[in-house]
Amino acid sequence: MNSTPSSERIHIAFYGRCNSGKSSLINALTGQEVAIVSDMAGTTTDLVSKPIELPNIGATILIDTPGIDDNTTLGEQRKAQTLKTLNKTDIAVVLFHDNDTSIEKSLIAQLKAREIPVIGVISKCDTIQNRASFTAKVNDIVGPDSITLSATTKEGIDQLLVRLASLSQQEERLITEGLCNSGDMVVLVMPQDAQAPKGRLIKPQVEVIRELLDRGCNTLCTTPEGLNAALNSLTTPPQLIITDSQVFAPVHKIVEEYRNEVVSSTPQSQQNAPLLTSFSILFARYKGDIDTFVEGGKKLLSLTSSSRVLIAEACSHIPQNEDIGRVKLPQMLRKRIGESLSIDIVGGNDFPVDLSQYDLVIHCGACMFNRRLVMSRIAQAQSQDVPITNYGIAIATLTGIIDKVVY
Ligand SMILES: Nc1nc2c(ncn2[C@@H]2O[C@H](COP(=O)(O)OP(=O)(O)OP(=O)(O)O)[C@@H](O)[C@H]2O)c(=O)[nH]1
Ligand SMILES: [Mg+2]
Repeated sequence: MNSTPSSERIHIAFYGRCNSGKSSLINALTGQEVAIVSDMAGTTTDLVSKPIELPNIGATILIDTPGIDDNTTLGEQRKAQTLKTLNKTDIAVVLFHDNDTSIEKSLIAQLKAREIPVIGVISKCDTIQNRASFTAKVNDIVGPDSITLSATTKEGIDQLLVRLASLSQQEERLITEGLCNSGDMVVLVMPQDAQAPKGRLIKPQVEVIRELLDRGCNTLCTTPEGLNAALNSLTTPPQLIITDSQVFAPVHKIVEEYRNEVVSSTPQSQQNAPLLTSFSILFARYKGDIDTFVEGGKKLLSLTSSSRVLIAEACSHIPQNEDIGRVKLPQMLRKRIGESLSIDIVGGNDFPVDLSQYDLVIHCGACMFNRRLVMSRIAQAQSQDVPITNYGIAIATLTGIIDKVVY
């Protein structure tokens, strides 16, 4: 039931003051004791994420947050943590219970600035005397259709589920959109080097294979060493070849040779086959804005040895010898631009607020993040006039093959 990766789940975050009933509402929605509830203000001190399937909505992550009016010693840190969740929130549920609505107002302004859909909730309605006037006040802030509910009596819970369902009906995005169709053969090139985890495939590979099977495509998985033989074993050219970006150059060479053979031996209609792309490029399209990334990649060609680059990894894993973000990419950059190029590397949620000191941000494929988070980072870089690209596009640019791949 919880097998959908968190990056594919709709992130629904609950915001409000201490004691407004956020944790109780999450427990009522899930029918489980997900979060601790008490009448002590500041019960929830850390973010709590609960993956759950909700009726007519599907795979979600419900995020419980500390109160936005937490004035305790650690309150400021908690508030900062809460505000960081805005970057990945697909739908925000804001609870109102207090007559003073100033904090909620400013939170809603931030949510609206980020174009995050907001549902206003009048919580603990079983205890509210003047429902009509309070509802009017809340509607003034959020919009005309706030929901009055009670986690105790369950009034309004179904209404909230219906609203969540309608907001979560986003257009389904495909990783391989526009590049192949049902019945097509797709070749996947996946090196099993020191960086490949023992005994399993990495997430982008698994997700692409699953999508291709769902789309009715045939897949042929191979390594760079096996690619030539794999292609030659096919009676007709594959529609698409997807490679790990780290072996882009040798794979591109093999594909070019194969294309030349195909051109001389197959009908006109198939002369362009096969298309070539990389997992990172597919995820750059799927998770971010490919045009912005390609534009940002051009900056690589004008960096100098006094430039400063930020490499942002989504995974905060322990660095490995052949790690792309921490080892390979910095090596490639320094080789091309100069040894004194400044490179800062951040992992996980540690994305700096101020990017102004950077000439370029290079982001990983973000297979662990949802699209909302990547788009927030793109918007942040753009608002500070800092070009942003991603690993796949950066490597394709540095190796001079960006013009030779499809995206
Ligand atoms: N009568 C009534 N009490 C509620 C309702 N929802 C929550 N409460 C009570 O309100 C108090 C606070 O509820 P919580 O769910 O812990 O509130 P919270 O917003 O998570 O609070 P913090 O974690 O401190 O930020 C608890 O005593 C709950 O039992 C409700 O719908 N009706
Ligand atoms: Mg709580």
